Parts: sequence; structure tokens; C-alpha cells
Amino acid sequence: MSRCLALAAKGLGKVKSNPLVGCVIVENDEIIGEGYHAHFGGPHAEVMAIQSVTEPGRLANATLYVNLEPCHHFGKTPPCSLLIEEKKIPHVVVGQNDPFEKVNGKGIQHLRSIGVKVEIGILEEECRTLNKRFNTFHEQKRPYVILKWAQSADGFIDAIRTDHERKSVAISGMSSRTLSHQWRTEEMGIVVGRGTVEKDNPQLNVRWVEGDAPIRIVIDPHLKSLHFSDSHVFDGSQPTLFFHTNQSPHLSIPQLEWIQLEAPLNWESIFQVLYRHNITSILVEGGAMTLQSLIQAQWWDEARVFVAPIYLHEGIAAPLLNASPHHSESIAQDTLFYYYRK
Ligand code: AOF
Ligand code: ZN
Repeated sequence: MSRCLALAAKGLGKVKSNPLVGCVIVENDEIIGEGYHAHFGGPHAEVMAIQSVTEPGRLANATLYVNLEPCHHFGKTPPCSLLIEEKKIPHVVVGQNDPFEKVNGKGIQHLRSIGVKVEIGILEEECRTLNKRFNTFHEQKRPYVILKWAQSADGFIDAIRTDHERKSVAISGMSSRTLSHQWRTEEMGIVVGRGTVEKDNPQLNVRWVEGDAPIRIVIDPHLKSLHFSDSHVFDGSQPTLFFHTNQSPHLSIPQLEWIQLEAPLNWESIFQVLYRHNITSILVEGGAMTLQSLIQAQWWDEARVFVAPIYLHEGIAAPLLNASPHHSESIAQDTLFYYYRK
């Protein structure tokens, strides 16, 4: 199962909004096949593993290990449960159930009903952690929320600037910023508030690593950022969702969707829309108000905070998390702290 998890993790950033799944097939104490779900819409882990077996005759005496319950529905690909049945694999070991409602329990039920021996719950906690996005999305019907910011050693995330200075103060170092771009490839959406659009004019794309850019999500209740119409978020280069309460403007921008919600704008209704858009996870990059409002409403799962060895002495205070870091690591001269809500 550990090997399944290591294989599954290779799909990070490539299979979203699907789960990370790895599969290992063992016969007579020997690994005879393995595989993982490598890209969205592509074959499932079980299919890859079964295809990799060079002596298919051994499958009838094999054990198939997989970190997620084999699917039992026709999605973009046919059900893995039926493939396992066809190959007459007698023993299946599963890490966790599939919370997706078209599957949940049905894969295991089917395999048992045809006489396959099924064990479930092996390394379950590790399996659930690996698929934290997929599990949160299906069980809580909202995206998994990762907060991210960089602060100075004395606790500021920005200098005091006018909205027109549009050049952000560099706090974290290059290595930290490259890592942040890696994170952008791993999540489906990237969230910023109106103030960040006005002050930093972020592109919210992926430039320093390989990988797909996330969907841009801008929270702007009164559409004030329209006063900055040359902002990157309006450049039509990337799917963008704009949340507001004003009338939607008669302005058509490629890939940009205006989403008008009732005032006052609240996270619960925003998350309902993100759920309908199949956005399984979001990386929230600021600013302080947006981050703090998610913390206040307890709508976060994880926070990643860079602390840089610089002093700003005054400025915009970093959000207050009210939690202790779970662990930390050094990223060049910066320290990266990881927090988890529960
Ligand atoms: C598995 N093995 O490797 C994965 C599973 O549209 P599809 O056909 O790709 O189906 C996607 C759903 O299948 C996804 O929501 C989840 O329930 C399950 N993913 N199942 O047996 C895999 N990736
Ligand atoms: Zn499947």
C-alpha cells in the first residue's frame, strides 16, 4: 500500500479533479505489475497495473493493492471493478472507500458479490491524507482550502502602499516563489481578493515551473477592480471566475465568467459555486483581508506560511491563524511553516 501511495503521488497536478490512485499487483510474494492514474481522463491505476503484467496467467492467483476503492461506474473510462472480474483476480486490498457518490461502496460490494476477497482500510489515514482534496470535495461538497502567504520576520505581509503603486514588495526569496508556482500547478483554483488585484496586479499563472495554470478566482463584491481594466486578471489568458454582488457588467472577456451572488458575499455561497464548477481545491494567495476572512469563518484546511529574514517595521499585518505549526522546513533563507486546521 505504501508503494501504491508513492505511485499515486506521481499524478499530483496532472489528474485534478480526479483522485490520486496507485496500484500494485502481487503474486507469490512478487510484484508482477504496477501503475497509477497519470492524467485526467486517462486510464485508471488498476488498468495501468493490469496492463503492465507480462504473464497474465498469474492474475488468477494474484492480490491487487489499490489506495482507493475500484470504481464501479462508467465515467470517462469503464469500471475497474469489471476489469478485475474479467481478469479473475481473487484478492483485492483497498486503502479507503471512494467518496464519489456514483462509486461509494459499490465497487467493493460488487467485488464481494462475485466472490472476490476484499480487505479495506489498509493505511487508511495515509490514503485519506494523500487524497485530502478529493475527500474534502466529495464529503463536504466544497474545495479543499490552502492558505498561502509570505511574511517578514516581524510579521508583515506588505508595506503600506497606495493602490496605484502596483509593485509588490518582495518578501520571500526566489526558491520560495518557485515553490509557490509548483503549488499553483497542484491546485485547481487560485483565489485573490480585490485589493490584491489593484495593488499587485498578479498574473496568477505558472511561469517558473512546468505545469497547468489554475483557474483564477477573484473576489470583488463591488467590482471595483474594473477601474483597473488593464489588470492581468482581465487579459483573457486563463479561465477566470469573478465573484461579485453588483449587476454583471456588459463586458465579454475570453474565458472570464461573471458570477453575481447575493449581498453580502459570503464564502459558503462562493464554495457552492466552486463545487458546481468541480473545483476540488483552491490556493488562496491573499491579501490579508481575504485570508483573514477565511480564517475567521473557519473555512480553511491548511496554511503554508513563509517567514523571511527581513524586517519591515511597519505595514500590513500578517493574518492571525490561532493554530500551532505542524512542521516547518528551510527554503533557502526562508522558513516555511505548515499548519492544518484539525
Ligand atoms: C479507480 N482508479 O485510478 C481512479 C478512480 O471519469 P473517470 O472514468 O476517470 O472516473 C473518475 C472517477 O473514478 C473519480 O471521480 C473517482 O471516483 C474514480 N477514480 N477510480 O478505481 C483510479 N482515478
Ligand atoms: Zn476505475
